[in-house]
Amino acid sequence: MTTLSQSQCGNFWKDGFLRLENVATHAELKTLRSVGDRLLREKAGFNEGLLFDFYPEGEGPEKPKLAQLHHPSHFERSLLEMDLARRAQRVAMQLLGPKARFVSDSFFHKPSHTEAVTPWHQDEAFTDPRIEHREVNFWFPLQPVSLQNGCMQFIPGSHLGPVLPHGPIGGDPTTHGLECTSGFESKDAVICPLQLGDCTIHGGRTLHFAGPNPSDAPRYAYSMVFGLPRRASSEVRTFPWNDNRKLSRDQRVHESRRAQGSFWPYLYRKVKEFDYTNPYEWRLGAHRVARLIKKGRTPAK
Ligand SMILES: O=C(O)CCC(=O)C(=O)O
Repeated sequence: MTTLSQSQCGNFWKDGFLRLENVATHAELKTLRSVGDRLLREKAGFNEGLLFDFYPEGEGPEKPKLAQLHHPSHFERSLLEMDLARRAQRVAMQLLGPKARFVSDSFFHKPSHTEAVTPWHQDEAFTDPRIEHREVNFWFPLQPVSLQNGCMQFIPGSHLGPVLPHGPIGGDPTTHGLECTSGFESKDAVICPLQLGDCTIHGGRTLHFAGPNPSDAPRYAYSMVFGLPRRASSEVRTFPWNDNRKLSRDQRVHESRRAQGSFWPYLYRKVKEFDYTNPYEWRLGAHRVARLIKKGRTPAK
């Protein structure tokens, strides 16, 4: 797969998702698996808040119900040097236009014999409502997936509506994952089993879900997100479900940025990944710096 046909592009924009066959080679999947295994074994990103459980974490990173390692390419640069990333970017450019660029990647690991689902959600619900994110997400399972081990399911056409109401899973404010609470019928879901090498692509607003994994093996996946330069949202909207959350991940982000030795690599990445050509990013950056200065001047209570 290096290019989509016109009808595949049309289907993506009609349904909000697409299923593609034979995208990743066996060698690429083997590399993804061994990198994912190593990073998860080493608990890479835990202290920086990049490795977390979708569900309440309890005491630490042991035995997550659904672990997400965000930005594994921060720890293993070679992930983005694989031809797979280049091929996926070409497809993203077909869908979004020539300005589409890499945004982030993630490993998702659901252990064997778990009833935990990836709840119905729109990825956009996790974002800042003042910013418009125009993104596509490539999801590669690292073993065949079906209903038996938690393949992806999508609600066709859900990307054409608004961001629906969400809340933390089970109403628990310590839960990292969100679930969509109303505005859709799960009976409309399209179930997407995939063979090794296949992937799904979904838009940032497409409602999706992955079921439990009662099988004997963990269900693993690697995702890559590509997007257009960010800009101010033309809609006036709020995502109140992101307020007043009590996330252990946020605490770790905060502590690690203050810790000696972690701040400079963080700043280096920010400077390296900054989109210098986008005036909106400069405005966001200026607001952030102004906020930090103001905070520094306000005496602690
Ligand atoms: O792998 C999963 O269970 C969830 C993946 C997902 O929600 C995503 O890639 O947006």
